[in-house]
Amino acid sequence: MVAGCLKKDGKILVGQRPQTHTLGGLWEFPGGKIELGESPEFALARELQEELGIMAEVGELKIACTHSYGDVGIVILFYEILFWKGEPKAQHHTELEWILPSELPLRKIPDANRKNLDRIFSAFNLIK
Ligand code: DGT
Repeated sequence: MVAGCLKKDGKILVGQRPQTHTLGGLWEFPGGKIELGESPEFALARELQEELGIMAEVGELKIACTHSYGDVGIVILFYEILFWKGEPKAQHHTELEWILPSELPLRKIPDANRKNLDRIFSAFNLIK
């Protein structure tokens, strides 16, 4: 799993997962699964193209988190995204929103993110 933190004017971009998917309705960082043969950076650039319609420059790997959903373990690699071409538009999520980082803990977010929120905040220099 790869996810990107897009930052603009002190805000971060989150998307609401479609109801029909696992964890439907939860707000997440855009991203997805790495496909066979892809580098994580390539996979994230592809996901951001598919989900947001942007051409992103994938920056530094900031943090790696692990989590288990039942008997399935996942690893999420979080990357910083500082530069991109195009305006993010929801092509997969129900809705996209630029929010203040302080709003993130108040949203319904995946357990994998909730559990690692402190690490995510410090890795991305976000202010609570
Ligand atoms: P799925 O999970 O089989 O319904 O398929 P997708 O396409 O909805 O899942 P995908 O490719 O977004 O995979 C991401 C998985 O990681 C999904 O099970 C949700 C979980 N996840 C936990 N935190 C995050 C996050 O911040 N961003 C993203 N994109 N996924 C997250």
